Amino acid sequence: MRILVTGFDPFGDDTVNPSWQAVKRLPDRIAGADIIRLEIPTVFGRSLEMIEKAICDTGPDAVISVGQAGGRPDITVERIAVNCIDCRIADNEGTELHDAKIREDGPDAYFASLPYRAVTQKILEAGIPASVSDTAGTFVCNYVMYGVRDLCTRKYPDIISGFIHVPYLPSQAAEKGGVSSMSLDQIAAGLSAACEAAAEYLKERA
Ligand code: PCA
Repeated sequence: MRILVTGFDPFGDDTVNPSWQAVKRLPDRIAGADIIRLEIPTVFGRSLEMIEKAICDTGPDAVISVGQAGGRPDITVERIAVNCIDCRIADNEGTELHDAKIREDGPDAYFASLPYRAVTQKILEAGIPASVSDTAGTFVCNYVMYGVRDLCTRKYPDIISGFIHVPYLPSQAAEKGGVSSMSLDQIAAGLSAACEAAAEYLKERA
């Protein structure tokens, strides 16, 4: 059993992205599943292409993408991705789209096929604040969540996928002031619990 876990590089004004920092720390094996870690750029197009290549190369059973949601107080497990791009800032290659579709002929939205409720519960059981979220935004994170679901629906129907947003690190919050944060240890432990929930789900399904 294999789980591909992706994190993003820093974007906007930030010099660090807690998503990749935490994904990088995950152990090689969690609950019997091999963990494959991948850093992807905060760039429309290339982010998804890298995930598609990693899926081809490694044949995972689950894809969990992780991104930063600055300002949120807890780890949020996304329920849904929408067929929409509407940027507040440009991506890391200068692309800034407004009111655009991800896939012209795609459905309006995809639900996560990752068991987001069980994943949230497992993170909470580890003593880490978490909740289900109903919006992954309209930037690169939502694009990746939508794109991976779309790809799996069409080409890899057995792969489950979903998205997890993580808060700012304390160092980022110290710089910005007045925003929530979570330690890297807690974020990494939360993601580890998420992988455990996914592995248990896959085992039961098999
Ligand atoms: N967060 C952004 C994109 C990359 C990231 O870590 C988002 O929420 O869309």
